[in-house]
Amino acid sequence: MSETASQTAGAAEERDLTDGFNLVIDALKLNGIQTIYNVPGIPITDLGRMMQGSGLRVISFRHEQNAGYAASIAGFLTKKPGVCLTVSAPGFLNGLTALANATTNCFPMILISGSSEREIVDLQQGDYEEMDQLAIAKPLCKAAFRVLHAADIGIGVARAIRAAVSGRPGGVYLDLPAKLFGQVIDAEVGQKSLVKVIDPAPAHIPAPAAVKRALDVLKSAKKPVIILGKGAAYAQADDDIRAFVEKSGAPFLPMSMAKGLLPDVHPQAAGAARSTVLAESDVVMLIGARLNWLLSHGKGKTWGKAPKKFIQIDIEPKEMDSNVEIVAPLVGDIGSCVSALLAGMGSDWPAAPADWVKSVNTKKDDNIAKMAPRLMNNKSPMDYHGALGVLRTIVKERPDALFVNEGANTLDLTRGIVDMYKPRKRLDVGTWGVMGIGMGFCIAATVETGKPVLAVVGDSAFGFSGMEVETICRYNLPVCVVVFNNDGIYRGDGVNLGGGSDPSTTVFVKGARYDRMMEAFGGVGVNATSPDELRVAVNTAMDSGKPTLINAVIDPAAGAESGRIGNLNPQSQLKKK
Ligand code: OXT
Ligand code: ADP
Ligand code: MG
Repeated sequence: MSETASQTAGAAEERDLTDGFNLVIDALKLNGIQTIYNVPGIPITDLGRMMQGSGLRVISFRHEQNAGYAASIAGFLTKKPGVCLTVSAPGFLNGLTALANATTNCFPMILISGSSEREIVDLQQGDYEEMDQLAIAKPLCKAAFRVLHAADIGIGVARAIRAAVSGRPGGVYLDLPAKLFGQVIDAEVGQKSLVKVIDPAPAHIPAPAAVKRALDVLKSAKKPVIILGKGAAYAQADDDIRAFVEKSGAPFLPMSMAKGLLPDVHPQAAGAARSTVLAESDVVMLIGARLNWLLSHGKGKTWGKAPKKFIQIDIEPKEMDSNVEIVAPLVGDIGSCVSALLAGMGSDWPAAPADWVKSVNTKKDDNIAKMAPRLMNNKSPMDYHGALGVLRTIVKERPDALFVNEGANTLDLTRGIVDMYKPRKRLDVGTWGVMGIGMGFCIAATVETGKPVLAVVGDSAFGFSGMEVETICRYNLPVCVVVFNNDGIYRGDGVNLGGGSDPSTTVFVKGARYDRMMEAFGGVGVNATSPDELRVAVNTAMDSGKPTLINAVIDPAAGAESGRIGNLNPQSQLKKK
C-alpha cells in the first residue's frame, strides 16, 4: 500500500471510533453547553484541551473554588447548568464548596471531576489522589452520578443536566473515572448513545384553586407587601412579575439578588422602609424567597406584633410551612404562577389601601433623606457612605453593567445604598453569606453576558479569590474591581487582647496596595484615597474595559463588627474579667 493509501485507511478507521473524551464533549455540546470553568491536571488535562479544540470556551482558573463559583453564577444567569471541571481528590474538594453553595442558593451547576480507579479506591490501595468522591459529594448536592462505561456518558450527562435545572435548581456532581476517557467504542454506537434533554425544566402549572386562594388572601389585605427573592430573578419572568406587582399596587421588598427586578427607584419599592413593611404588614407574599435567616424565619421582633398571613410561590412544595404557616401555598414555577395570578386579577383589581401606601412612603422618604447628605461627603480616607455615594451614581449611569458585591460592611452598606435598575445585575454572597465568590462571579458574569462588570469587595473578601486577577488579565476581561480597603475584617483598628506583638486576629497589613496585584499581571491598578479619585478611576476603567483594580482607601474605624448582622455574632460576656 502506498503511504497515502495507508493514511486514508487509518483515517477511515479513526472516523469509525470514538472515545470517552469525545463523548463527554459531544454530550455537552449536544445539550447547548458552551463554556467550561476549569482547573487542568490529571486526569482531565487532555479533556480541557480537547474541549477547547472542539469549540467550547474553556476558562482556566487558578483555584477550583473560584471556577466552581463561576459555574454556579453562570447557571443563575442563564438557567442552564454552569459546568465546572476539576481533577480528582484535592481539586474535587476545592470545587465542592462551590457545589454545596450552588445547591444552597438554588443555582443549577454541574461539578465534573476526574477520579481514580474504582478497583483501587474501593480496596483503599492508595491510588494517585484516591478518594471515594461520589460518596463525599452526595450529601452536598441535589444528585450525584458516576459513569463507568463510555456508552453511558450520554445518559450520565443528560441526567446531570435535568437534575440541575428541573424543579428547584441546584448542584449536581458527575464523577468520571480516569479510565473512562480512554475507552474506545464504535463511533456510531457512541453517537446513538447521546441524549439531547427534551424540556429540561418543565413548567409546573399551579392548581387553579391555589391561584384563587392566593388572590383571595391578597385582596383581603389592608397592608400587603410582596417580597421578591432570587428565585424570582432566576425565573426570567420579568415582565409578568413587574405587571403583577404594579397591578397589586403593594409595596415590594427585593431580597439582595432580586434588586433590579423592578428598579429600586420604582414608586412601590420599599427597600428603604424594610423594618416598617416587615413589622406592620398583614399579608406577605413571597415570590421565590425563603423564610430563612435573612427574613428572620418569618417571626419574632422583625415581624412585629400584627397577625400575618403568608402567601408563598415556590417550585419546591417542601418549602411551604418550613418556618411559619403558609395560608396560601402556590406551588409551581414562578413564570406560570405569576401569569395565572395576573389572569385571575382581571381588569378591576382594587388599588392597594392608600393609607398603607402613604405610611410606607413616608418612612421610605425619611430614610432616603437621612442618608442623602452622608453619601455626598468627600472625606479622605473615605468612609463607606462617601465611597458608595460615588458608586451609586456610576451604577445609575451604567445600568447594564453586572455588579458583584461581597464583604461585611462592604456588602451590607452597598446593598442598601447602590440602587439597581435591571434584573439579574446584582450578584452577591447569597444564602450562606460566603466570602470568596468575588472574582469567580466577575469572570462568569462577563463571559456569560458579554457585559462589563463592576465589583465592590471588602479587602478580606477579596483575599479569598484574589489570585484570579491573573485570570481576569489573561482573558482580558472588562472587569473593574474596587477593593474597599479598611485594613481588615469589619475594621482595621483591632488590637491584640493579649497585648503581644502579633496583630489582632481581624486586621491585615496596614496601607496594603491591592492595586499592585492587578499591575503585576498587566492590568491597571489605581490607588484612590477620596470619593473624587474613586469616581474618576471607576469611570475610566468602565470606559476602557481594561482589567482594573482600584484600591479604595477606607477609614479603618468606619466599619461595624459583622456589618449589619452583629446580632448573630456570639460574644463572651466573660472576656474582660
Ligand atoms: O427600615 P429601617 O429603618 O430598619 O432601615 C433599613 C432600611 O430600610 C434602610 N435602607 C435604606 N435607607 C435609605 N436609603 C436606602 N436606599 C436604603 N435601603 C435600605 O437601611 C436599613 C437597613 O436595611 P437592610 O440592609 O435592607 O436591612 P437589614 O436589617 O440589614 O437586613 C437584614 C439582612 C439579614 C437581610 C441583611 O443584613 C443581609 O442581607 N445581610 C447579609 C449579611 C451577610 O451575608 N454577610 C456576609 C457574612 S458576614 C461574616 O460571616 C464574614 N466573614 C466570615 C466568613 C465568611 N462569611 N465566609 C467564609 C468562607 N469565611 C469566613 C468574613 C471573613 S464577613 C468577612 C469579611 C469581612 O471583611 P471585609 O474586609 O470583606 O469587609 P468589611 O466589613 O468592609 O471590612
Ligand atoms: P433569597 O435569598 O433571594 O430570599 P432564596 O434563595 O431564599 O431567595 O429562595 C429562592 C427560592 O426560589 C427557592 O425556594 C427556590 O425553590 C425558588 N425557585 C427558584 N427558581 C424557581 C422557579 N423558576 N419557580 C419557582 N420557584 C423557584
Ligand atoms: Mg475590610
